[in-house]
Amino acid sequence: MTEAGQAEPLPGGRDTFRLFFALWPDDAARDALNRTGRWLHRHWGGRRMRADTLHMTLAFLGSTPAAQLDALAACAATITSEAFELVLDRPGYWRHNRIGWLGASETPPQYLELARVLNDALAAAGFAVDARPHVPHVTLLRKSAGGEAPACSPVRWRVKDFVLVKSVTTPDGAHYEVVRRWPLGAGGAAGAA
Ligand code: 2AM
Repeated sequence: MTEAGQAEPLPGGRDTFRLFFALWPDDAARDALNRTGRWLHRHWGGRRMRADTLHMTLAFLGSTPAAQLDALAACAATITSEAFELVLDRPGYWRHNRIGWLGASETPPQYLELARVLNDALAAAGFAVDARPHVPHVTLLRKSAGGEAPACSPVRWRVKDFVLVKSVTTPDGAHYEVVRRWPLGAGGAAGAA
């Protein structure tokens, strides 16, 4: 994993990676999300996401040739959003995929701007990103029964950067590896280039 602001060469070659851009929690936010996952699991059941996988997707790319990594980095470098705080206080459930998740009753404008500008830049560069309206969420449970939404202690997450993540599927599930990180705040993501 790279440190915030550090510009490391991206892995190249002829490989194809399953990739997505995401907000990646720091240790404090990860612990809080994991506790909320444990609590929601008591209400709704299902399979808890491992703590090391918890994240909020900004843009999903899917299978992408490694040769495109520089183009992805160029899209990320157009981001000039400021750092912001997410208050995740709303459990949600999607029946169609049986996912239990945590979202925000109030989405910060900086988040919406970040997701919009990033997805627009990716689309303009020819990447097939999902054009559907984006519901900010952290998946906590899979194969869950759902139910009444219980009242929830808010998770406060100070978002200072965003990342490009590679998903590797192994027999014990998906593992995520942060490929590169771009800071938010003064100078925006262009500061990492
Ligand atoms: P989820 O949390 O709602 O399952 C890695 O798979 C990440 O990309 C997950 O956060 C997942 O969302 C998201 N993801 C997977 N497939 C996707 C798709 N087709 N469109 C948008 N996001 C997707």
